This record gives sequence, C-alpha cells and structure tokens, in this order.
Amino acid sequence: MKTTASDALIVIDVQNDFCPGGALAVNEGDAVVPYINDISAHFDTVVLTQDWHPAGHSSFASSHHGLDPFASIDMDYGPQTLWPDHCIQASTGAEFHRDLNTTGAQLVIRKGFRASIDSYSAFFENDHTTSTGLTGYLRERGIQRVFCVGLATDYCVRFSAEDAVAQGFDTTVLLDGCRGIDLDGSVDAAITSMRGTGVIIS
Ligand code: VGL
Ligand code: ZN
Repeated sequence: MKTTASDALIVIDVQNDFCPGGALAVNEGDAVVPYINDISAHFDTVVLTQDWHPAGHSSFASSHHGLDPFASIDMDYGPQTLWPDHCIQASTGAEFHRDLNTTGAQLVIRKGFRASIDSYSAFFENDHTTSTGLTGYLRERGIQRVFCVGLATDYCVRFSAEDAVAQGFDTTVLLDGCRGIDLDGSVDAAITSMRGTGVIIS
C-alpha cells in the first residue's frame, strides 16, 4: 500500500470484548489483527481508539430495568441500541487484543467514558456534537486522508468514517481490516450508508 505523510490509519476498538470470547464478540473479530499489523507499517500516523465505559454506563442493557441487550431506547440525543456490559474501564475486556501491535501508534482516543452518552465515532459522541478532539489532532498533524479499520464495521467504524468525511478528510474503509456485529443486516446498511456519504469502500 502506497501512503504519504498526510495519511493516517485509524484503528477502531480492536479490544478483547469485541473478539471471540468477549462480552460483545464480533464474529471473527480477531481476524483483523494480522491485517492491521501489516498495514500499520505503511503509515507515519496511526491512531487507536478504545471503547472505555464506566461500570453502569447508560448504553448497557443492565442499566435499564427490564430491557435486554440489542433493544433500542430513546435517549435525549436520539435512539440508542443497548449492549451487554462491555469495555469497562481498566477491565481485561477493554484491553487491546494481545496480538495487536500498538507500538507504532501515537495517539489513543478513549471514547464512551461519559456515563450518560455513548460514543461510536472516533470524532464525536452519539449526540453528534461532543467532540473527542480527533479532528483537531489530525488537522494539526497535516492529515488529509484517513483509512479506517477495526471493529465493528456497522457501528464504530461506520460512524467514524462518516464523521471523517464530514470533517473534510478523504476517507477509505478497508473492509479486510473490519468485521461487523450485523444486527438485522446492519453491515450491508452501513456499507450503503458510508458509500452514500462519500466514504470509499475498499
Ligand atoms: C461498538 C457497540 C458498542 C463498536 C462499541 O466498537 O462498534 N459497538 N460499543
Ligand atoms: Zn461501547
């Protein structure tokens, strides 16, 4: 892969809880690790994201009496899918997959750390206004193109890639480096939606 100094790789949520055996396991989630390790070597700028929830987070079904994981509720910021408890701060499930090579990464963006709001995107929380600061970081580093990989295609990768385009970055999702949760066709819907907003799907 040919990259330049104005390209960044954004590695989304390659954490134990999204890999087989984890609390919110994505089918073959761990299969992205060798691919990501290989392509990381081609980028001068590598950013990792880490889903990082306090116990009792509002996106957990266990925080809502009588509701099960994968139900949807209305929050003040809009609809929110409820998840099994996952990626609790400082837990083993929140750690990066042990084989992910994190040595070359220069920034780790933690997200979902506010109890009352979830954050799928690496750029904005689910209210679409609370910023993680990533746009400013990438702009100050002179980044123009971003490549997104990781977990899960239909949630955190999708919303990160769509926000990246909206923030003015040329954005590509490398599907070989992604796996999805796939609730009711959500992977296909995500790919259609990403294409519609101008994300290059490769
Ligand atoms: C994610 C659901 C909940 C993801 C994170 O990384 O795609 N999905 N938290
Ligand atoms: Zn989460």
